[in-house]
Amino acid sequence: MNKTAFITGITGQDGSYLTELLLTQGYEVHGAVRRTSTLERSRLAHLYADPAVYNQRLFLHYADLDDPTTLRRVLTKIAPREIYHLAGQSHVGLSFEIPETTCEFTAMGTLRLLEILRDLPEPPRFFHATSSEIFGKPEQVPQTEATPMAPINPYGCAKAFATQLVRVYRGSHGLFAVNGILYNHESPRRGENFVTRKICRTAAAIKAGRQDKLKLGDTSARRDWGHARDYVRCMWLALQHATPDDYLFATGKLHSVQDVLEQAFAAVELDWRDHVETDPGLLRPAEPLQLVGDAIKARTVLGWTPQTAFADLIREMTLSELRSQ
Ligand code: G4F
Repeated sequence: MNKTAFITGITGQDGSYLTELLLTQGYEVHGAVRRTSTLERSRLAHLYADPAVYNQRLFLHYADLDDPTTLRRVLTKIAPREIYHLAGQSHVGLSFEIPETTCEFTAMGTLRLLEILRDLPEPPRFFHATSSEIFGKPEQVPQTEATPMAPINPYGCAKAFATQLVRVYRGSHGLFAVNGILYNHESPRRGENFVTRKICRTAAAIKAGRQDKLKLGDTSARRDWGHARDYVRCMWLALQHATPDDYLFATGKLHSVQDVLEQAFAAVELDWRDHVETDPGLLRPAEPLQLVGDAIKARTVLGWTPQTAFADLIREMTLSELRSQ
Protein backbone atom coordinates (compact mmCIF):
# COMPACT_ATOMS: atom_id res chain seq x y z
CA MET A 1 0.00 0.00 0.00
CA ASN A 2 1.16 3.56 -0.81
CA LYS A 3 1.82 4.98 2.65
CA THR A 4 2.24 8.63 1.73
CA ALA A 5 0.29 11.28 3.59
CA PHE A 6 -0.01 15.02 3.12
CA ILE A 7 -0.98 17.35 5.97
CA THR A 8 -2.15 20.96 5.81
CA GLY A 9 -1.55 22.67 9.15
CA ILE A 10 1.37 20.34 9.91
CA THR A 11 3.07 22.87 12.20
CA GLY A 12 0.03 23.16 14.48
CA GLN A 13 -0.86 21.16 17.57
CA ASP A 14 -2.79 18.46 15.71
CA GLY A 15 -0.39 18.43 12.75
CA SER A 16 2.57 17.66 14.98
CA TYR A 17 0.84 14.82 16.86
CA LEU A 18 -0.53 13.40 13.62
CA THR A 19 2.94 13.50 12.04
CA GLU A 20 4.34 11.52 14.97
CA LEU A 21 1.52 8.97 14.70
CA LEU A 22 1.92 8.52 10.93
CA LEU A 23 5.71 8.18 11.19
CA THR A 24 5.28 5.39 13.75
CA GLN A 25 2.82 3.74 11.33
CA GLY A 26 5.54 3.69 8.64
CA TYR A 27 4.22 6.58 6.54
CA GLU A 28 6.18 9.03 4.46
CA VAL A 29 4.75 12.35 5.66
CA HIS A 30 4.57 15.55 3.62
CA GLY A 31 3.36 18.83 4.98
CA ALA A 32 2.45 22.24 3.66
CA VAL A 33 4.15 25.13 5.44
CA ARG A 34 3.68 28.83 4.89
CA ARG A 35 6.76 30.79 3.89
CA THR A 36 6.47 32.71 7.14
CA SER A 37 6.68 29.55 9.33
CA THR A 38 9.67 29.33 11.65
CA LEU A 39 10.31 25.61 11.81
CA GLU A 40 13.14 25.67 14.31
CA ARG A 41 10.82 26.86 17.02
CA SER A 42 7.73 25.03 15.89
CA ARG A 43 6.05 21.96 17.35
CA LEU A 44 7.92 19.96 14.69
CA ALA A 45 11.36 21.11 15.86
CA HIS A 46 12.28 17.72 17.36
CA LEU A 47 11.49 15.96 14.06
CA TYR A 48 13.02 18.69 11.93
CA ALA A 49 16.28 18.30 13.87
CA ASP A 50 16.40 14.51 13.46
CA PRO A 51 18.49 13.61 10.37
CA ALA A 52 16.93 10.14 10.26
CA VAL A 53 13.49 11.72 9.85
CA TYR A 54 13.68 15.14 8.20
CA ASN A 55 14.00 14.87 4.42
CA GLN A 56 14.09 11.08 4.81
CA ARG A 57 10.52 10.33 5.92
CA LEU A 58 9.22 13.82 6.66
CA PHE A 59 9.16 16.44 3.91
CA LEU A 60 7.96 20.03 4.13
CA HIS A 61 6.76 22.03 1.14
CA TYR A 62 6.09 25.72 0.82
CA ALA A 63 2.43 25.80 -0.12
CA ASP A 64 -0.62 27.67 1.04
CA LEU A 65 -4.38 27.39 0.82
CA ASP A 66 -4.57 30.74 -0.98
CA ASP A 67 -2.13 29.56 -3.65
CA PRO A 68 -3.88 26.66 -5.43
CA THR A 69 -1.32 26.39 -8.25
CA THR A 70 1.50 25.58 -5.85
CA LEU A 71 -0.70 23.19 -3.90
CA ARG A 72 -1.72 21.42 -7.09
CA ARG A 73 1.91 21.06 -8.17
CA VAL A 74 2.97 19.61 -4.81
CA LEU A 75 0.05 17.17 -4.67
CA THR A 76 0.58 16.04 -8.27
CA LYS A 77 4.26 15.39 -7.53
CA ILE A 78 3.92 13.45 -4.29
CA ALA A 79 0.62 11.67 -5.14
CA PRO A 80 -0.37 10.99 -1.51
CA ARG A 81 -2.80 8.23 -0.54
CA GLU A 82 -4.19 10.32 2.31
CA ILE A 83 -4.66 14.03 2.92
CA TYR A 84 -5.37 15.43 6.37
CA HIS A 85 -6.71 18.96 6.08
CA LEU A 86 -6.11 20.66 9.43
CA ALA A 87 -5.16 24.20 8.41
CA GLY A 88 -7.29 27.29 8.89
CA GLN A 89 -7.89 30.25 11.17
CA SER A 90 -9.22 28.32 14.17
CA HIS A 91 -9.73 30.91 16.92
CA VAL A 92 -13.45 31.55 17.46
CA GLY A 93 -13.02 34.87 19.30
CA LEU A 94 -10.64 36.16 16.61
CA SER A 95 -13.09 35.17 13.87
CA PHE A 96 -15.35 38.03 15.04
CA GLU A 97 -12.44 40.42 14.40
CA ILE A 98 -11.24 38.96 11.09
CA PRO A 99 -14.27 37.23 9.54
CA GLU A 100 -13.08 37.64 5.95
CA THR A 101 -9.66 36.09 6.60
CA THR A 102 -11.36 33.30 8.56
CA CYS A 103 -13.72 32.48 5.70
CA GLU A 104 -11.00 32.86 3.08
CA PHE A 105 -8.76 30.24 4.72
CA THR A 106 -11.21 27.97 6.47
CA ALA A 107 -14.06 27.91 3.93
CA MET A 108 -12.57 28.84 0.56
CA GLY A 109 -9.28 27.09 1.33
CA THR A 110 -11.15 23.82 1.77
CA LEU A 111 -13.08 24.32 -1.46
CA ARG A 112 -9.85 25.00 -3.37
CA LEU A 113 -8.34 21.81 -2.00
CA LEU A 114 -11.41 19.75 -2.95
CA GLU A 115 -11.26 21.16 -6.49
CA ILE A 116 -7.61 20.12 -6.79
CA LEU A 117 -8.38 16.61 -5.52
CA ARG A 118 -11.20 16.18 -8.02
CA ASP A 119 -8.72 16.63 -10.89
CA LEU A 120 -5.99 14.30 -9.59
CA PRO A 121 -5.67 11.00 -11.53
CA GLU A 122 -6.03 9.03 -8.29
CA PRO A 123 -7.76 11.29 -5.75
CA PRO A 124 -6.40 10.66 -2.25
CA ARG A 125 -8.53 9.87 0.76
CA PHE A 126 -9.38 13.20 2.38
CA PHE A 127 -9.93 14.03 6.06
CA HIS A 128 -11.43 17.43 6.89
CA ALA A 129 -11.02 18.56 10.50
CA THR A 130 -14.27 20.34 11.16
CA SER A 131 -15.65 21.56 14.46
CA SER A 132 -18.44 21.35 17.02
CA GLU A 133 -18.83 25.09 16.32
CA ILE A 134 -20.92 24.14 13.25
CA PHE A 135 -23.77 23.35 15.69
CA GLY A 136 -23.97 26.82 17.27
CA LYS A 137 -26.33 26.74 20.26
CA PRO A 138 -27.79 23.29 19.62
CA GLU A 139 -31.11 22.23 21.09
CA GLN A 140 -30.01 18.63 20.93
CA VAL A 141 -27.69 17.63 23.83
CA PRO A 142 -25.46 15.71 23.35
CA GLN A 143 -24.94 16.31 19.65
CA THR A 144 -24.47 13.61 17.01
CA GLU A 145 -23.52 13.60 13.33
CA ALA A 146 -27.22 14.21 12.58
CA THR A 147 -27.54 17.42 14.64
CA PRO A 148 -28.42 20.32 12.29
CA MET A 149 -25.73 22.88 11.53
CA ALA A 150 -26.64 26.35 12.87
CA PRO A 151 -23.38 28.23 13.58
CA ILE A 152 -23.36 31.43 15.66
CA ASN A 153 -19.95 32.88 14.82
CA PRO A 154 -17.91 33.52 11.63
CA TYR A 155 -15.61 30.58 12.34
CA GLY A 156 -18.57 28.20 12.71
CA CYS A 157 -20.08 29.55 9.46
CA ALA A 158 -16.81 28.93 7.59
CA LYS A 159 -16.60 25.40 8.99
CA ALA A 160 -20.25 24.67 8.17
CA PHE A 161 -19.66 25.76 4.56
CA ALA A 162 -16.59 23.54 4.28
CA THR A 163 -18.31 20.60 6.02
CA GLN A 164 -21.23 20.67 3.62
CA LEU A 165 -18.92 20.92 0.61
CA VAL A 166 -17.04 17.83 1.77
CA ARG A 167 -20.40 16.02 1.77
CA VAL A 168 -21.18 17.37 -1.71
CA TYR A 169 -17.83 16.26 -3.13
CA ARG A 170 -18.29 12.83 -1.54
CA GLY A 171 -21.80 12.46 -2.93
CA SER A 172 -21.47 14.14 -6.30
CA HIS A 173 -17.83 13.56 -7.29
CA GLY A 174 -17.26 10.23 -5.53
CA LEU A 175 -14.32 11.45 -3.43
CA PHE A 176 -13.30 9.47 -0.35
CA ALA A 177 -13.94 12.57 1.74
CA VAL A 178 -14.53 12.45 5.50
CA ASN A 179 -15.62 15.10 7.99
CA GLY A 180 -14.32 14.67 11.52
CA ILE A 181 -16.49 16.85 13.75
CA LEU A 182 -13.96 17.60 16.47
CA TYR A 183 -14.78 18.92 19.91
CA ASN A 184 -12.18 20.93 21.85
CA HIS A 185 -8.89 19.09 22.11
CA GLU A 186 -5.90 20.41 23.99
CA SER A 187 -2.34 19.54 24.98
CA PRO A 188 0.91 21.21 26.04
CA ARG A 189 1.23 22.11 22.33
CA ARG A 190 -2.03 24.05 22.21
CA GLY A 191 -1.84 27.63 20.93
CA GLU A 192 -1.33 30.14 23.72
CA ASN A 193 -4.52 32.09 22.98
CA PHE A 194 -6.86 29.17 23.71
CA VAL A 195 -8.27 29.15 27.21
CA THR A 196 -6.78 25.91 28.60
CA ARG A 197 -3.22 26.77 27.57
CA LYS A 198 -3.63 30.35 28.72
CA ILE A 199 -4.75 29.20 32.18
CA CYS A 200 -2.13 26.47 32.58
CA ARG A 201 0.64 28.75 31.36
CA THR A 202 -0.35 31.62 33.63
CA ALA A 203 -0.80 29.36 36.68
CA ALA A 204 2.79 28.15 36.15
CA ALA A 205 4.06 31.73 35.62
CA ILE A 206 2.36 32.85 38.85
CA LYS A 207 3.89 29.92 40.70
CA ALA A 208 7.30 30.93 39.34
CA GLY A 209 6.71 34.50 40.56
CA ARG A 210 6.78 35.96 37.05
CA GLN A 211 3.14 37.05 36.94
CA ASP A 212 0.41 37.81 39.45
CA LYS A 213 -2.92 38.13 37.61
CA LEU A 214 -4.84 36.12 35.05
CA LYS A 215 -7.50 37.92 33.00
CA LEU A 216 -10.30 35.83 31.57
CA GLY A 217 -13.63 36.17 29.81
CA ASP A 218 -16.61 33.98 30.72
CA THR A 219 -15.44 31.42 33.28
CA SER A 220 -18.86 29.74 33.43
CA ALA A 221 -18.53 28.72 29.73
CA ARG A 222 -18.48 24.95 29.33
CA ARG A 223 -16.82 22.73 26.76
CA ASP A 224 -16.17 19.05 25.98
CA TRP A 225 -12.36 18.95 26.31
CA GLY A 226 -10.14 16.01 25.30
CA HIS A 227 -6.46 15.39 24.56
CA ALA A 228 -5.21 16.20 21.05
CA ARG A 229 -3.20 12.98 20.93
CA ASP A 230 -6.46 11.01 21.14
CA TYR A 231 -8.04 13.13 18.41
CA VAL A 232 -5.34 12.58 15.78
CA ARG A 233 -5.76 8.82 16.23
CA CYS A 234 -9.40 9.09 15.18
CA MET A 235 -8.43 11.10 12.09
CA TRP A 236 -6.21 8.25 10.96
CA LEU A 237 -8.81 5.59 11.84
CA ALA A 238 -11.46 7.41 9.80
CA LEU A 239 -9.33 7.19 6.66
CA GLN A 240 -8.60 3.47 7.16
CA HIS A 241 -12.28 2.53 7.10
CA ALA A 242 -13.66 0.86 3.96
CA THR A 243 -16.10 3.69 3.19
CA PRO A 244 -16.05 7.47 3.70
CA ASP A 245 -18.45 9.00 6.19
CA ASP A 246 -18.78 11.77 8.80
CA TYR A 247 -17.82 11.10 12.42
CA LEU A 248 -18.16 13.10 15.60
CA PHE A 249 -15.22 12.93 18.03
CA ALA A 250 -15.84 14.01 21.62
CA THR A 251 -15.41 12.82 25.21
CA GLY A 252 -19.10 13.25 26.08
CA LYS A 253 -18.18 15.17 29.28
CA LEU A 254 -18.75 18.87 29.92
CA HIS A 255 -16.44 20.98 32.08
CA SER A 256 -16.38 24.73 32.73
CA VAL A 257 -13.52 27.19 32.35
CA GLN A 258 -13.84 27.38 36.14
CA ASP A 259 -13.01 23.64 36.34
CA VAL A 260 -9.88 24.26 34.24
CA LEU A 261 -8.87 27.00 36.67
CA GLU A 262 -9.36 24.77 39.68
CA GLN A 263 -7.37 21.87 38.22
CA ALA A 264 -4.52 24.03 36.92
CA PHE A 265 -4.08 26.05 40.12
CA ALA A 266 -4.34 22.88 42.21
CA ALA A 267 -1.49 21.40 40.17
CA VAL A 268 0.74 24.31 41.26
CA GLU A 269 -0.75 24.40 44.78
CA LEU A 270 -2.23 27.90 44.52
CA ASP A 271 -5.75 29.28 45.04
CA TRP A 272 -7.09 30.64 41.74
CA ARG A 273 -9.34 33.10 43.65
CA ASP A 274 -6.26 35.13 44.59
CA HIS A 275 -5.26 35.71 40.97
CA VAL A 276 -8.18 35.67 38.53
CA GLU A 277 -9.90 38.79 37.18
CA THR A 278 -12.68 39.17 34.64
CA ASP A 279 -11.90 41.20 31.53
CA PRO A 280 -15.11 42.25 29.74
CA GLY A 281 -13.05 42.64 26.56
CA LEU A 282 -12.60 38.87 26.50
CA LEU A 283 -16.35 38.12 26.57
CA ARG A 284 -17.65 36.95 23.19
CA PRO A 285 -20.69 38.39 21.40
CA ALA A 286 -22.24 34.90 21.40
CA GLU A 287 -21.45 31.74 23.38
CA PRO A 288 -22.64 28.19 22.73
CA LEU A 289 -24.48 26.68 25.70
CA GLN A 290 -23.94 22.97 25.73
CA LEU A 291 -21.43 21.81 23.14
CA VAL A 292 -20.99 18.19 24.16
CA GLY A 293 -20.80 15.29 21.75
CA ASP A 294 -21.92 11.67 21.60
CA ALA A 295 -19.15 9.75 19.82
CA ILE A 296 -21.02 6.44 19.71
CA LYS A 297 -20.60 6.11 15.94
CA ALA A 298 -16.81 6.59 16.16
CA ARG A 299 -16.76 4.09 19.02
CA THR A 300 -18.76 1.37 17.29
CA VAL A 301 -17.60 1.83 13.67
CA LEU A 302 -13.95 2.87 14.18
CA GLY A 303 -13.27 1.45 17.65
CA TRP A 304 -12.21 4.92 18.89
CA THR A 305 -12.42 5.99 22.52
CA PRO A 306 -10.58 8.92 24.09
CA GLN A 307 -7.96 7.75 26.59
CA THR A 308 -7.15 10.87 28.62
CA ALA A 309 -9.34 12.16 31.47
CA PHE A 310 -9.93 15.93 31.82
CA ALA A 311 -8.06 16.23 35.15
CA ASP A 312 -5.01 14.40 33.75
CA LEU A 313 -5.02 16.62 30.65
CA ILE A 314 -4.99 19.88 32.63
CA ARG A 315 -2.40 18.56 35.05
CA GLU A 316 -0.13 17.45 32.17
CA MET A 317 -0.46 20.86 30.54
CA THR A 318 0.27 22.76 33.76
CA LEU A 319 3.26 20.64 34.75
CA SER A 320 4.67 21.00 31.25
CA GLU A 321 4.42 24.80 31.61
CA LEU A 322 6.06 24.64 35.03
CA ARG A 323 9.05 22.79 33.53
CA SER A 324 9.54 25.53 30.93
CA GLN A 325 9.51 28.43 33.44
O1 G4F B 1 -10.25 27.83 24.22
P1 G4F B 1 -11.27 28.56 23.44
O2 G4F B 1 -10.80 29.80 22.75
O3 G4F B 1 -11.90 27.50 22.43
P2 G4F B 1 -13.26 27.49 21.56
O4 G4F B 1 -13.78 28.85 21.31
O5 G4F B 1 -14.21 26.54 22.21
O6 G4F B 1 -12.73 26.91 20.18
C1 G4F B 1 -11.88 25.78 20.09
O7 G4F B 1 -12.64 24.58 20.04
C2 G4F B 1 -13.48 24.45 18.89
C3 G4F B 1 -14.12 23.07 18.96
O8 G4F B 1 -15.29 23.12 19.70
C4 G4F B 1 -12.67 24.57 17.63
F1 G4F B 1 -13.48 24.49 16.56
C5 G4F B 1 -11.92 25.87 17.60
O9 G4F B 1 -11.08 25.93 16.45
C6 G4F B 1 -11.04 25.95 18.83
O10 G4F B 1 -10.09 24.93 18.78
O11 G4F B 1 -12.50 28.99 24.37
C7 G4F B 1 -13.19 28.07 25.18
C8 G4F B 1 -14.15 28.82 26.09
C9 G4F B 1 -15.03 29.83 25.35
O12 G4F B 1 -16.33 29.72 25.85
C10 G4F B 1 -14.46 31.19 25.71
O13 G4F B 1 -15.40 32.24 25.70
O14 G4F B 1 -13.39 29.61 27.02
C11 G4F B 1 -13.98 30.90 27.13
N1 G4F B 1 -12.98 31.83 27.61
C12 G4F B 1 -13.07 32.52 28.78
N2 G4F B 1 -11.99 33.32 28.92
C13 G4F B 1 -11.85 32.19 26.97
C14 G4F B 1 -11.22 33.14 27.81
N3 G4F B 1 -11.31 31.78 25.81
C15 G4F B 1 -10.11 32.32 25.42
N4 G4F B 1 -9.55 31.91 24.27
N5 G4F B 1 -9.47 33.26 26.21
C16 G4F B 1 -9.98 33.70 27.40
O15 G4F B 1 -9.38 34.53 28.10
